[in-house]
Amino acid sequence: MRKTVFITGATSGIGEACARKFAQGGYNLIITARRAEKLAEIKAQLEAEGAKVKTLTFDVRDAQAAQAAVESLDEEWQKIDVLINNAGLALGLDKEYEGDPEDWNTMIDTNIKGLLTMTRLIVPGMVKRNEGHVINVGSVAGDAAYAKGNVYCGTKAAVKAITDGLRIDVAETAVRVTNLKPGLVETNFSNVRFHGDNERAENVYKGITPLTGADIADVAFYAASAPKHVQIAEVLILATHQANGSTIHRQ
Ligand code: NDP
Ligand code: 8X3
Repeated sequence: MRKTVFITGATSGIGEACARKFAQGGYNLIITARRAEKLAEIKAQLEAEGAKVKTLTFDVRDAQAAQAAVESLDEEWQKIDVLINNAGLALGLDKEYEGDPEDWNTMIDTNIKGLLTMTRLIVPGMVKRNEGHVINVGSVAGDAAYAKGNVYCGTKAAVKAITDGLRIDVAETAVRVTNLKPGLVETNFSNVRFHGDNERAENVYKGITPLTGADIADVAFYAASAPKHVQIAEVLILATHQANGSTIHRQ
């Protein structure tokens, strides 16, 4: 029987790449994000390649909408084997005492509370069935703060603690829990972070070959495909010439 993966933030970057990778790997897909049109476009592409795809349009910050979306799934889609909590963002790169509290709230509500909302909705079914896998997209930013990263780094440190906490809480079950911690991945991430300033976004990846969404999707798929007795607990994936969140050697 084909397995089902549920991916948040599947309209771009790492989430979209995960959708493509898991589709190629024979999974049925539930792809979710806020942009319905983009979801429909990806669904059409993947279905043309033979995948079975369901789209759910909601904002992970809206717990009621998330609940309604999950509850709208009919029986054939209810058995979720892999949850990829990927939806997230950074907003701004400012000194903490000069940052925009609205940006902070958006990051905290999306990266932390949104991830918790999806976990709370989907993991009980996994625990009940005594199988499943949660893959949270953390970041190298959660390992240590970097200059002006303050709140974003804090949200990814929270993802690390919340992921570790879940792994403890499901240890008596066969549910596996993974924290993926990418470094520099060229996606829409920096365009979003700099509120649409594309030139500033491009500079983030200058002088270094960054990772791609597909590089991260490969690791997610590997973790999901590992033998049942193997739990890939955490993976730090950096670009070559990147040593951590602060040390990046540019040519
Ligand atoms: P992108 O901006 O390319 O993709 C972000 C995705 O998240 C989009 O599909 C977006 O969809 C979705 N999203 C954002 N906010 C919400 C929301 N409130 N509700 C539902 N979906 C939402 O960035 P990345 O692919 O790079 O980012 C994915 C994850 O990877 C994030 O958690 C990020 O923090 C993390 N990460 C990124 C790194 C990088 O260097 N790029 C490195 C380490 C971690 P839509 O707008 O349609 O809702
Ligand atoms: C995204 C990677 O280093 O830009 O989490 O924060 S970084």
